[in-house]
Amino acid sequence: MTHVKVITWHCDLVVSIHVVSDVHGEAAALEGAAVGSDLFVCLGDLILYLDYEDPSHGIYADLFGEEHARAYITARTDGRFEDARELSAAAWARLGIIAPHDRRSAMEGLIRKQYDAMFSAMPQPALMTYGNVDLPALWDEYRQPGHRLIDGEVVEIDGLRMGFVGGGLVSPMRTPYEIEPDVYAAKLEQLGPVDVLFTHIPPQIPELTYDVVARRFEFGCSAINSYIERTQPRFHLFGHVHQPLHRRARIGRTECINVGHFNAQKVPYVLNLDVQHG
Ligand SMILES: [Mn+2]
Repeated sequence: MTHVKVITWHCDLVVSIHVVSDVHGEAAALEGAAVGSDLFVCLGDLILYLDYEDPSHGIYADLFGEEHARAYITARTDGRFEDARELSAAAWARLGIIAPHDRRSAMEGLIRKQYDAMFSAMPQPALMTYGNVDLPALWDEYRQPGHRLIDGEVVEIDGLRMGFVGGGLVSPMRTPYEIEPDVYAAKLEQLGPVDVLFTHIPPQIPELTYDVVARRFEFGCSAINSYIERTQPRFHLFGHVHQPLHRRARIGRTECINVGHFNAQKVPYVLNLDVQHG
């Protein structure tokens, strides 16, 4: 029994879905990412705090300088999260910004600048859900009329059911939109059966969650495995792991696919439904 609201989306028959995730500030490529698609989907992580490939980019570099950003990235890559927090505390102290409220407003100013640019570049219409580094309260301020935000709901087009669950799970990284595992599981459960499941984070499969560049396992979600085992959607599309050991895996008849790190790849994942749907 499902109690979730089903949104009916007005659109011609969906054959080709373009999906992006982990956009992380890549506004230029985002503008053209929907060209040629019937439907455009964004799975979140719009802002760029740290750029592991170019530490001179991102909010940390803007605030604290490139040198700090490099040291902070190294600490996190080594799994020294406590050291990373101490580095941040020292960097704030150097700026003379001490009160938590002042830190939040300094950070928020830069985040707002990025959201302004990202939502201007985001194609319309778009179905969107949140990543773990997103701030849902700000999305409501910056989104444009064609941006439909979906988190824990189903969108139905021509009988094609698409379920969306955004955000990450509570982690030592303490990113802004992290959810308790039981709350996340409840959001999945309320979807009921779907044809395509969209989430920001992957299921708990080691090959999908291991990042070969960061050299660590990101959080996978075992509630996604249980949901997929029980309901067997045709596809599960997700992002979050920027450089995964494997891009896809199967759970029963469900093809689970990492849509890729848009910030680096600059092209959407194209899901073709012409044989499965109609
Ligand atoms: Mn990301």
